[in-house]
Amino acid sequence: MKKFNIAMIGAGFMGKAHSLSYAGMPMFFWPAPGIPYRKTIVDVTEELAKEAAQRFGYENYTSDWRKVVEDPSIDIIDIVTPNDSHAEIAIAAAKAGKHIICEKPLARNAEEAKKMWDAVREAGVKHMVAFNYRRTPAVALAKKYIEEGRIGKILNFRGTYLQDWSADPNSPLSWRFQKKVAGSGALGDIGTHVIDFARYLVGEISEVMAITKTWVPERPIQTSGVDKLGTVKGESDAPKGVVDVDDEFSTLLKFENGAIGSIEATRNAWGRNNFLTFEIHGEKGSLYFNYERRDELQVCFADDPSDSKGFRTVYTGPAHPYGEGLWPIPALGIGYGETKIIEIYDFLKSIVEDTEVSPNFYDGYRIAVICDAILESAEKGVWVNLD
Ligand code: SOE
Repeated sequence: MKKFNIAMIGAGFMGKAHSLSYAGMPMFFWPAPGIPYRKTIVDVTEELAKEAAQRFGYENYTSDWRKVVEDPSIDIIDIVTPNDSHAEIAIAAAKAGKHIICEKPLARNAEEAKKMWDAVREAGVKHMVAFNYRRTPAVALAKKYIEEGRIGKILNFRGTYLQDWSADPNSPLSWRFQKKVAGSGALGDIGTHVIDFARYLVGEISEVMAITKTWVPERPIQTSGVDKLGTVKGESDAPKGVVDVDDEFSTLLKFENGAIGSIEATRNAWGRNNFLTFEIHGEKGSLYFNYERRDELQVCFADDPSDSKGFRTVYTGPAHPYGEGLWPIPALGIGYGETKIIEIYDFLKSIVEDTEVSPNFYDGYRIAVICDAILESAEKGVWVNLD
């Protein structure tokens, strides 16, 4: 069985999630496509990198990502840093012939994402962008039903991603509120997950008409570099810095196949935590998913008997996508960790079998094009065509 040496660049929330997936994948999926070996982890200082190596189980550590990109023993570079460093690291890694998995959004804008897509294509390496939510079994089940024609031609996609971790104006000015680092706000951070759902389940988006809003124009400057996602508040009298990204956006959609729809995302919706949803209406039925109840897919089929027609719940388990590797009874519980384990399983499989995995850097680039169009539409107040 092939062994893959992994270098993880970044050791925050996503470093934890991806490290867990390398450790857990062969425990779930056996025979595994390959055995990931946690070789080197990179963080901003040697002390932090050393601590991360102990905690997440890596053999080596360093504060210099260039060293791991140049290391001939490394097979896969895993990029889990803030958005402004994705392009530089990914392009260097592609030139060094490494396979790459990169956290979302792929880049700060389409221009940057295009350079990354060009680099991996030229290098002939495998590449993936980590939109893990589409690997929730209930979401993959929705895809299967759609492909089987169970809900017929799709008419409408309605997606949301609502959170409240930055609704408090004293949630500090982390990198996620700075355009030069993040590219955009709720749009790139969470809206892109819904755009990924829309493209995966319905098809390519052709036009958008959007509005954006920044509700909290200034936030307390963060004292440490670590992003705590609003769990540690700034003092209300602390010096403030400018938020130059969107807190919320909403967009109408037209799809190339004639379907229509909408997406909205905000990090200022008190009471909503990871309210990532879609409802899809087809000519022969409807599907509804909410990540806060991620073992469940709500389905309604038009040909159900009329005395029992209505939404009912399918609890995902062994009979459903990825069921062979996950837990043996429906509703035992799928979590964030499992979606990341499935993601790594599919990525290693694509390397071993030499197939294209999705979403890849092309998808990341297309999503960046859509994000740029949403911002342009909001600014000009017009429909923007994505040709
Ligand atoms: C913060 O909004 C965040 O951590 C996103 O960056 C992730 O992509 C999402 O999965 C959870 O929330």
